[in-house]
Amino acid sequence: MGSINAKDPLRVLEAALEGGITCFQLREKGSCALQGKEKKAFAESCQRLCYQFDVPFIINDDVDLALELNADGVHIGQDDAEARSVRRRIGTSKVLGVSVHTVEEAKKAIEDGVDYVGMGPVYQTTSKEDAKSVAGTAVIKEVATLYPDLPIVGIGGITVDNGAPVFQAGAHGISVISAIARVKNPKMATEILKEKALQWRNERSLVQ
Ligand code: TZP
Ligand code: MG
Repeated sequence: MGSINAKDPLRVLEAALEGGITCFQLREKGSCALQGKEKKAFAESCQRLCYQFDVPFIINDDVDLALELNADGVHIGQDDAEARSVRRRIGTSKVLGVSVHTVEEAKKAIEDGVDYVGMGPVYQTTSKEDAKSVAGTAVIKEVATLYPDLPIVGIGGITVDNGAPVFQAGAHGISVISAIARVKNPKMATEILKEKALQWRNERSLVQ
């Protein structure tokens, strides 16, 4: 949530937790990103809030900080440390997620022992400066068909209006920034999105 300046990010996180998010990933990115002690203090505040709601706290691309804070997990991209070595460092009690964009990357992620993969950007996004080109849902479908046991989280431009195809393609969950953090009422937005996501997921299991 590093690029969200409009509101106090901790208040947005609290509202999202009250609204029912089931996992939180700290992405401290971009030119204004906190560093060092400030980043650690902010991460600790996020972690404390997550624990109050019994929601897993995952750190993006900072294995040292995740270990120092005993976070619940780490998420890495293809340009970050190798998943296999991150798994070795964090052990098996922490969650490891990797962003993948192809079947080959998904295969490698499974071999490296990840717990889930993030796939996207499904739709256009303004939240990630170095986002790859829009992928739609076709690759999610391919990966979900080949690896039905691999948990897939769709990401990128997902809203209450366009999430259904992500689940229909085989994703198990969705991950959002704007749909919660760039709206007037993040708690209500989370509640509505969560209700929809549960409905989309149920519909998906009915057609399988
Ligand atoms: N990876 C691919 S798109 C994205 C990340 C981290 C950003 C998603 O943010 P938004 O605002 O939900 O499009
Ligand atoms: Mg990264």
